[in-house]
Amino acid sequence: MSTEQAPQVKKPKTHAAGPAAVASSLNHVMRTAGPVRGTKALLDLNQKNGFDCPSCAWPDPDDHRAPAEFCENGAKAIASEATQRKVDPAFFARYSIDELQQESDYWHDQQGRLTDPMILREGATHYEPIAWDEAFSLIARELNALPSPDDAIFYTSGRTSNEAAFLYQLFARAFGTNNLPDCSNMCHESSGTALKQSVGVGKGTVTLDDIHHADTVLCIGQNPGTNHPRMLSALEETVKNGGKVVAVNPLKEAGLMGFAHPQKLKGMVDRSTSLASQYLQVKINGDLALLRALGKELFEREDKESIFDHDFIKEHTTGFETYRKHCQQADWEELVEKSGISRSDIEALADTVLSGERKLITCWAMGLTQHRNAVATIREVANIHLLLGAIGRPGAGLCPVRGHSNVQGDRTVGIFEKMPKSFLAALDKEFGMKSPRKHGHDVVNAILAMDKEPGKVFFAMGGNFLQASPDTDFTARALEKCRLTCHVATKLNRSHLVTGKVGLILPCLGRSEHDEQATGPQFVTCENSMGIVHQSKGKLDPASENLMSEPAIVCGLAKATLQTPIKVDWTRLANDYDQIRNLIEAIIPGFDNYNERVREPGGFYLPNPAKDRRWDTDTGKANFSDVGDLDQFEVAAGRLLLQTLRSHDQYNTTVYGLNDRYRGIGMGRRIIFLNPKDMEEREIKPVSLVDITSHWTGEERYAKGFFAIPYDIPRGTAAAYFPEANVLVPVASTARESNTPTSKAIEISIKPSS
Ligand SMILES: Nc1nc2c(c(=O)[nH]1)N[C@H]1C(S)=C(S)[C@@H](COP(=O)(O)OP(=O)(O)OC[C@H]3O[C@@H](n4cnc5c(=O)[nH]c(N)nc54)[C@H](O)[C@@H]3O)O[C@H]1N2
Ligand SMILES: Nc1nc2c(c(=O)[nH]1)N[C@H]1C(S)=C(S)[C@@H](COP(=O)(O)OP(=O)(O)OC[C@H]3O[C@@H](n4cnc5c(=O)[nH]c(N)nc54)[C@H](O)[C@@H]3O)O[C@H]1N2
Ligand SMILES: [Mo]
Repeated sequence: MSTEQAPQVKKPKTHAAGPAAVASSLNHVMRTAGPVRGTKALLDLNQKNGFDCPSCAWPDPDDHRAPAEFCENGAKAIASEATQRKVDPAFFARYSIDELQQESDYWHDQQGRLTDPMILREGATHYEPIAWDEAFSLIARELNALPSPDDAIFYTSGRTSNEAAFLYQLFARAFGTNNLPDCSNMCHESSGTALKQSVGVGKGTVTLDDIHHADTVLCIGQNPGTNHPRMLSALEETVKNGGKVVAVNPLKEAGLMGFAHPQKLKGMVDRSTSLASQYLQVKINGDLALLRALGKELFEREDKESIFDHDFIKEHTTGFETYRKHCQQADWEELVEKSGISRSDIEALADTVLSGERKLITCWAMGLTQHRNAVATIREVANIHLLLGAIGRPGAGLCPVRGHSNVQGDRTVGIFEKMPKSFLAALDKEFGMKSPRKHGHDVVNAILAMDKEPGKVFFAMGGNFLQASPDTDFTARALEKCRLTCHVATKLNRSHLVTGKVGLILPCLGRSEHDEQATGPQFVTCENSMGIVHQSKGKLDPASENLMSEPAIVCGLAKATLQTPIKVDWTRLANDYDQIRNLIEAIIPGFDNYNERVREPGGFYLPNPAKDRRWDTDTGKANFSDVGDLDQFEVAAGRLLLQTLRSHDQYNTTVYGLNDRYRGIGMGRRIIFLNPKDMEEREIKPVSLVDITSHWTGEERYAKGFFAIPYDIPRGTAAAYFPEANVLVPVASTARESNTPTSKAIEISIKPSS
């Protein structure tokens, strides 16, 4: 049972940002980084000659940058990275692994920056220091002792720069494996899979300017007030220009209802702009039903007067008739029941979508991607856009809002377990190598493989694999079966404490820090959610003299490991990142004159065929998709459907604080939001402790001691924070086609704590 104090519960907020956001960001930065280091970091954040915010992937304005181009949560990310506290060899000598395991994720982050490479030897109770060279030789020995290169797994989290990621995948493939799982497998994989089939490119098609000038922005399954706060300025602009924002979310998120711009006078005095003109409190996983209902409504209107973009449909698409049939055959009653949205609200939604010049943009994030039918739902989003020709013209298009600041770039430069053959062939030609063609493991398959075949090497370029993955206890056991686990990281996290026979931590420079190599100061590059590649140059003094940059770590590793050399001078690449960019330019289309163009203020856009109405699909057209039945996740009678989400004080598994200000929660993370009627029915009192059981094909998983919070959430559904609730997510419960863990749909039962 939990020994935690009960959280403080207040009324949820009705708008985001405002003066409290300013106070909160300054407070975090000054407390941890100190006034000098903190102010320097904030002044450089997202400036054209500064560094890219390591928090989310939302783009910066093309034309003008405010003197303070950051948000409250970007500031928290900086505070966490620029902290003056250190997790050094003395720290590891003081605490045993057992003791560190007892501490919370919040405590881990509070301890400060990793300063030296550390090793946990077989059977040891404490990490001890190891020299960089020794660490590289050890990893090389372990990798080369594996029966097959496919027994190595190379994970990437999405903060890794283009330069480091490109070298990392090159190293993995030269070593002989495509086992390159990444955080994207748990994140926007469903978007990539769906969009590639529908419009030929697995990325969004809009710019910031498009958002500003859209008639309608649909915001589905996303909480921008917390996770993409600078998006609120863009939505404010949409509304100011006469456009409408519609929110689709089971929870009433403050950031979607209203926004007080913290950098404008009006916002400083907390006068907010209303954002969503319509708020559709959809049932969890009811989005496909809602989109189908919208499609049906549009077809019924089309029967009365022409509303579709027929020229576009004729010239650019296939599959219209099948989609029409699907919509026509759908049953209104079922659609309303499954979505939880009334017919009149669907009619009002259609009115909005058809307003103005039908410049429609749909934005979405994890509320859509982490479901069993996620790929189908996102293809259905594309179907609506194709009816209206709402893609590839100003003010209209598709906008999956990415998470990690360079998750999109990592994929572009080759972090993917199944890169296309053309990419592999280009590598082979350039580097005189034979890269493997067999597809590698994604995250879920990597966990299953580590469990089934003990003795693997797991290497992570950033991230917190254990806490981010589903089924925490199962994943922990799988990691423990490895012969070596190794993490390149900036901060201590739980993945460092659940190791293979031997565990290694390799500490690296953060985004905000000065990166000096043999040829002088270096910068790295990132690609944001809208396909803009730009540079990021840190200025702060590194947290320790014994840190290496990520590109230099990969070069060290490759030099120590590769027995069949390829045509690469790893030392030269580590000394001068321009040379890495020249290689990226040689391999990947769209990076012409990379070094020159990325030095221009603001960077450059990568080509995006769908934006120009060119369709790189199997049919050469944009495809209306036949996504079949609704395939909605249903739970057994008496059970609830649980989604896991982020609080306002966390970055994925990094917990900055214990509050969730907009949802009215203070000092608590082991909580579960429930509908008051569902609580009454189970005789659960407000803020009392409950035990949760998840159910999956006859298996049960348990999470005990969560505080029950009555909340405005649809009947039969619940919400709890990630990563505390990950123990409940079954590893085998994944989205069709994208294999993404279904973190937003877990069947649970609850009862008062025993
Ligand atoms: N400060 C901060 N910024 C971040 C992150 C962070 O942790 N902290 N994480 C980064 C990363 S990696 C990512 S991927 C993004 C994540 O950004 P989001 O996707 O906004 O993150 P979640 O908290 O998972 O929120 C999901 C939202 O979807 C809603 N939702 C859940 N189920 C459903 C459903 O079935 N239908 C609909 N329509 N909505 C649903 C939830 O109520 C919630 O509002 O943010 C990035 N930015
Ligand atoms: N239940 C549930 N599970 C989820 C989700 C969910 O919504 N619900 N969301 C999923 C999503 S969208 C994602 S993206 C994943 C996130 O999965 P990950 O990307 O694996 O996790 P993070 O928490 O972002 O990783 C944080 C760690 O990265 C390290 N780090 C920070 N900056 C740097 C750097 O510059 N370099 C290096 N090398 N290391 C650095 C720090 O040590 C820190 O502890 O989690 C997924 N898991
Ligand atoms: Mo993500």
